[in-house]
Amino acid sequence: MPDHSPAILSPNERIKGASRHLRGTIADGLSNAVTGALADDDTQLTKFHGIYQQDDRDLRPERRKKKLEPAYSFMARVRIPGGVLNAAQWLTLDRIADAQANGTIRLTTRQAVQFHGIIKSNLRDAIRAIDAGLLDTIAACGDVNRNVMCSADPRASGAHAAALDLARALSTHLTPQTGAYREIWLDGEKVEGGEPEVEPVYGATYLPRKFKTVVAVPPDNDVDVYAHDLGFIAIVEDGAVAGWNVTVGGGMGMTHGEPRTFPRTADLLGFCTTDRATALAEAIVTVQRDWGDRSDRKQARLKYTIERHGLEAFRAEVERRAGFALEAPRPFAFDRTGDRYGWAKTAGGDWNLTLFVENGRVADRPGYALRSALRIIAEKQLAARRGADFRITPNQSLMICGLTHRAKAVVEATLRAHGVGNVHSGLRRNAVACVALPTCGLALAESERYLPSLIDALDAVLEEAGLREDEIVIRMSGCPNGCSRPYLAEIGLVGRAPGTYHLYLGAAFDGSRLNRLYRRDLDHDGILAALTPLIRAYAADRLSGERFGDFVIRTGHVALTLSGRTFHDDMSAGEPAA
Ligand code: SRM
Ligand code: SF4
Repeated sequence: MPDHSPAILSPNERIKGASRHLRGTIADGLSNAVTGALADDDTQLTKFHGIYQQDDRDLRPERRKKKLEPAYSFMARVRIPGGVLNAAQWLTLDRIADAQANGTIRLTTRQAVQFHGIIKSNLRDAIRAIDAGLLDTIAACGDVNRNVMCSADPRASGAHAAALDLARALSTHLTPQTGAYREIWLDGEKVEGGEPEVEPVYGATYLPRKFKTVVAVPPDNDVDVYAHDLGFIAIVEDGAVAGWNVTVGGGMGMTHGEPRTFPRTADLLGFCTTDRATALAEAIVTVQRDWGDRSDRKQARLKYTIERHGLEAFRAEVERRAGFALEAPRPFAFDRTGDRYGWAKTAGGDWNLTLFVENGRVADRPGYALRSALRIIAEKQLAARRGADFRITPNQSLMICGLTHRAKAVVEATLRAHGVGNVHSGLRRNAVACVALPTCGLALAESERYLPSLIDALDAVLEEAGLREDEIVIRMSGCPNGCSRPYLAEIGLVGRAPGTYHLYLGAAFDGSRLNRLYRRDLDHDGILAALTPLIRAYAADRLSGERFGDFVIRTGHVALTLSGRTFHDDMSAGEPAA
């Protein structure tokens, strides 16, 4: 057995190891009224509880001038396996948005919900309210398996139901067993005796880095299976799920100017049946636990573990630990990563609505009262004792599922009365932006607050070219960490500095191929100047059915990128600047 223990551990390893199963001194810090912040080490540990310390970056300069500490607040991420909520849970989240957070609910790219702007003295109340709604935030962040995603529309076929069942089973199996969450946030009681002495699956220091799992149901690749550490792809044979193709080693994050970091599409590892899926996931997680790099967090994700050891060695070790061999992957085909907006009737006669939510921000704005509309819809469903549920899509949008014909009419009228339309251009329908400023501490540029206006401008160009309805995937991230999965977008924009972005082109529409750097350090006008001729050329010269991402490769604007290793190769736009 090779020695995989690194000579020098990263500081987070010490913090985890000394944390007494993620307790640290968080509880003491919460009662310290002198500062709005927590102790530094504790801010690493709260991530495992789904909580990030942040500060309002818009207010930083003014507060610095006044010699005040930053305007600290916390982001809490609610873990929602498969993104499925009932109407009562939606109403719980809606109340928390006002009572403890900044009045908005943020749907994330991983089917979770984030609250921003929770001040320290409100944090426990927020987590208690989440708990009262039968939800939690444990393991929504941190070096563990996080929220497990699954394709969003479970009523379309039995395969979707099986996918949701698997997502929930994986989520339960891989959730840390520490009693710290309940002790710190809920009961205040010490439950040390009530938790296992050693974390099953994770051990004392958890994983070297975050770990993300998804379940996909072809032809939808809405979960972006190739972007994740671990993926299960439903293989439907004779109308039923025969089992799952398993993918490993996807990931988006990289650092500008550090070519040893790169986005990577996952590899196909093999096929397994449903009864073996959880054991297989545990084996994969434990190999990463033991083989992942604990000295350098920038090399610690599973994608780098597989690059270092090779897929064959990784598979052999996984099979050894799981106690069975994987079968060869079976055929499947994806056709898209985006959502299918609008109404759809299910086989059972119910109605599902997929509602576009721009960048996942559920808020009330003048003339567009989305949050109020959704509250009214949830209240009516609850009062009528209907079983409709709310499902967050991996593209930050929302499904309302299981509506009767009458309820459909009520939902339509409610949305209309609140100014909420569902008709958008093909580009906007396929747009995703990460949060970025003002809350994200890592943002180099705007994203959520900027992409809508950039799309306004690009829509004008598309309209003129006769392409308004054409679906083109565009994603923006405020930094190279890639929370909107921009390297799998046909048009990817990644923040470099305020108002400045790298432009990436050429990913596949079905999410199976990375894009490549096309132009760097563009401002708003630069982005338009770079994209306008390409859009016009696409309108004039594309082949029948050719996607924009394929067109820019065929016409020689960017090279085909078949693996993460080559992502930074021969860039016409030049080496990424430091
Ligand atoms: Fe992310 C860190 C927001 C999905 C890659 N991400 C962050 C933090 C927590 C910033 C921080 O560490 O201080 C951001 C909080 C911003 C804020 O104010 O809310 C943040 N990430 C988000 C969300 C909310 C983006 C969104 O607009 O929806 C998504 C929450 C997902 C969830 O519910 O769990 C989100 N992040 C992703 C994804 C997409 C995905 O997983 O499908 C990725 C790329 C996939 C991947 O992990 O490789 C992603 N986030 C990162 C990274 C880079 C990780 C890496 O391997 O290098 C960081 C930074 C880090 O971990 O050091 C990061
Ligand atoms: Fe923040 Fe960067 Fe993620 Fe955007 S991509 S939310 S800026 S960490």
